[in-house]
Amino acid sequence: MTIQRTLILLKPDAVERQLVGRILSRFEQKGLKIIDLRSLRFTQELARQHYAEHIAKPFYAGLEQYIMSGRVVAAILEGCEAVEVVRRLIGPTNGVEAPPGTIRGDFSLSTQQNLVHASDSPAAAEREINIFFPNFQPEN
Ligand code: FUP
Repeated sequence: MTIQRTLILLKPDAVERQLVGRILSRFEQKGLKIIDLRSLRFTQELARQHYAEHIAKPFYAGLEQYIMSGRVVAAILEGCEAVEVVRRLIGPTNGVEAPPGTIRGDFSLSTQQNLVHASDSPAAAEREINIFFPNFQPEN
């Protein structure tokens, strides 16, 4: 078991629906620590950087429009096996298929408006933490 850090985004639908506190408390309840947090608005450049692997996909235009549609909250979570644990807490991409008890399963009926992003590997977590928290200093 390894202590890891991962990056989450509470996407525009989570902020608009005022679910930020409830979603963050799920992670805290599990024992994960919020070690940095900020609110921001995506630019087109940031969307292209963060979702680089999806740019060529047919859903990208809609995804970009959605992620830029309102403010998001970005956070770094830390804890035992945090990358995998957080992915299991949020559930599968499509809210219709996500099981009850997961965040997407409890709050979303959509593939696009699925409330939360979480890094899907330790390498992705490192890349994404650098994007959203370029000045992050782990020892502080
Ligand atoms: P996830 O890792 O569960 O967030 O999902 P992906 O990395 O596969 O997709 C990233 C985002 O693209 C999803 F959160 C929502 C969006 N998406 C669509 O809008 N349509 C699709 O068919 C697949 C993904």
